[in-house]
Amino acid sequence: MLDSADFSLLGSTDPALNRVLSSIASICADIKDRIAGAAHVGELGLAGQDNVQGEAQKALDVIANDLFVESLLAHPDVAGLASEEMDDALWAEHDGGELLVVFDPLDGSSNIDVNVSVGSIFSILRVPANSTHDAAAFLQRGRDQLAAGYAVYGPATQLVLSTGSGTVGFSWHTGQQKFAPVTSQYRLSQAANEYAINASNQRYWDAPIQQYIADCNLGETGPRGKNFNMRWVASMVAEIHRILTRGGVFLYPHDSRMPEGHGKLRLLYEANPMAMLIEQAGGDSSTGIQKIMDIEPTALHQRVPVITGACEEVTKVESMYRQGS
Ligand code: AHM
Ligand code: MG
Repeated sequence: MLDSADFSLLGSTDPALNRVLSSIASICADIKDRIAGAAHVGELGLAGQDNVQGEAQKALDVIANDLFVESLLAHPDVAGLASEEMDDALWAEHDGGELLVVFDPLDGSSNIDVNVSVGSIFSILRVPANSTHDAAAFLQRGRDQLAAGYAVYGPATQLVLSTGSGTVGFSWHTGQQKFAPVTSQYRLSQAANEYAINASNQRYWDAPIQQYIADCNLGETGPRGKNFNMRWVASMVAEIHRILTRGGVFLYPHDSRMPEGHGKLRLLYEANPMAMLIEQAGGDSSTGIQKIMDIEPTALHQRVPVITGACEEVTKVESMYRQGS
């Protein structure tokens, strides 16, 4: 599904990593087809159960998760898996796998029924030395990721990957039945004039986020001296894809309904892989207080605040947190 030229573009020389990335590309191609056909076979709507985080699962959440699990748990290079849709990690029955894959099989799934872009997000880690095959093996900093990526199922299905040598974009080529490269290196502008935030949560935000968004909205006559546009798809993959393509900043900050230091988005399979892709394209990612990829994880489904995208904007939010507003 991905070939040697694709891995050269990615700068990836690890054969096991490349084999796993290739399998994930195939899984994403299958998910693309299941989404496209879902309305005809009764696969839209709810699955009738909640996931570990108490969220109602969509039928396609479960289908996408099963496609990841079926393919990767049997993969000779994979030792274990963890997913947004599963309470606990799964471990392969075979020996010899050296890699862990952690994923959100269908992110933004509230958008499925209205035919708006959704995606799959994934991160690949190495099994730590002396691992006893428990959840602790997955609790690695974002800086230790071997690879990160997402597929966005939109008007076109695109796959965006990094193995630590830039961020590369592929698009599904129907004629060739494969992902073909389209963007050899994303380069994110340091400045931005577009932000993404769920503004309906405004009354719950911390003071620095209140101030940051208020300043953006004052436009060229305010302290920022320029106008900002706003977009919110409610699908992180679509927001990050837009930001990689035309710039901007994405915020899902801590708010007063959450425990201190928490956010909505999950560290291991949402925040960290997106932070790696954004950083490898020249951007930055923070909770407002700490760089996302420096966080020492404490739980598989840990949630963190996320501010990611153009460096100038992330730095601005961090400085407002330091000042207290
Ligand atoms: P999900 O993984 O359950 O789909 O939730 C994550 C999604 C992100 O894609 C998106 O940024 C956010 O939740 C949208 O949240 P909200 O519905 O509060 O706007
Ligand atoms: Mg998600």
